[in-house]
Amino acid sequence: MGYKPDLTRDDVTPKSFYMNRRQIMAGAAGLAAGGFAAPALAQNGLDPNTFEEITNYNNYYEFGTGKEDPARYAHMLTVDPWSVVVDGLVDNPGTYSFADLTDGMTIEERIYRFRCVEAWSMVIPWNGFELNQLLEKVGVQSGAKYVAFETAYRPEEMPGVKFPVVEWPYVEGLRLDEAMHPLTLMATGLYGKEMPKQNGAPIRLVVPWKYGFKSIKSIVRISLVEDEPPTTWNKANPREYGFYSNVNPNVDHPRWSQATERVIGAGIFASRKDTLMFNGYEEQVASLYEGMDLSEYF
Ligand SMILES: Nc1nc2c(c(=O)[nH]1)N[C@H]1C(S)=C(S)[C@@H](COP(=O)(O)O)O[C@H]1N2
Ligand SMILES: [Mo]
Repeated sequence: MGYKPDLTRDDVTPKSFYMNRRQIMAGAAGLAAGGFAAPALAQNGLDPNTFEEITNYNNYYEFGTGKEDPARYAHMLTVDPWSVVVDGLVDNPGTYSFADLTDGMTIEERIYRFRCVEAWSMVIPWNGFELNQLLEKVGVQSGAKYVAFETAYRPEEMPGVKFPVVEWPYVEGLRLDEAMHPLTLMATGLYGKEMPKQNGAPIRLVVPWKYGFKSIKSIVRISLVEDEPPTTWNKANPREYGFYSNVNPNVDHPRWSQATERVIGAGIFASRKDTLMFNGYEEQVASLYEGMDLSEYF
């Protein structure tokens, strides 16, 4: 992950920002010797979904279970001010404002494949910083083995939480080495704009090699813990959703195949494609799971 342009939340208009980045990267490719692409260019074989697609087809059950509910209701969420509690096995626990939490972080663009366990997918140009930067800042203590995350729970702002579809608040977790991996992003925006509320404003996790439900939205608590933390979908249905939930085309969901995915926005032609091991990030992440039976640790 060598190429880190210093972008801020206020960077110009979203479209021109985005076009400029692509032009810059195309230029970099032209200059690179021996046809060798800079690391950031590897993500550019990917053709992102449109802003409209990314912000109108969402899963955010706190605002309803329909794909269009988050776009309709997430405006009710107050995201400023926002604070995040960091606690557990850390040197600098506390309640961090959004500004304090993101202070000093290198914000960059990451164009990632995004694969929902429901077998649809998109490509999303996120803006954010590596979670490992934040973990470094708060100081992970030696006993910590997992990172637990929690979403805001605000019945007065979230019309979906009156339904017990899952247990609220939404919680997720990663093993510490997964959390430290350079692909693991704390996303604060997309297409160069602040994070849209339906996508998990003001800050959400993005773990591109795992099914989408691991990428928890609107985070209010990050805890460094010793034991594997409970996770929402695993609690709701442990037979169908595991803690690891790495994208794996060879392990079917008990009720549907995971071998292929429906590409959102692809239209009636070329609307399905083969799902890739670790969602296409096998080379970068497979070593995290050496010795684990990937069909068992779903
Ligand atoms: N708090 C919270 N986070 C969540 C969810 C949710 O319902 N609540 N849905 C998850 C699921 S199933 C998916 S596929 C992604 C969807 O992210 P997107 O709407 O930005 O595409 O968010 C994940 N994070
Ligand atoms: Mo999902």
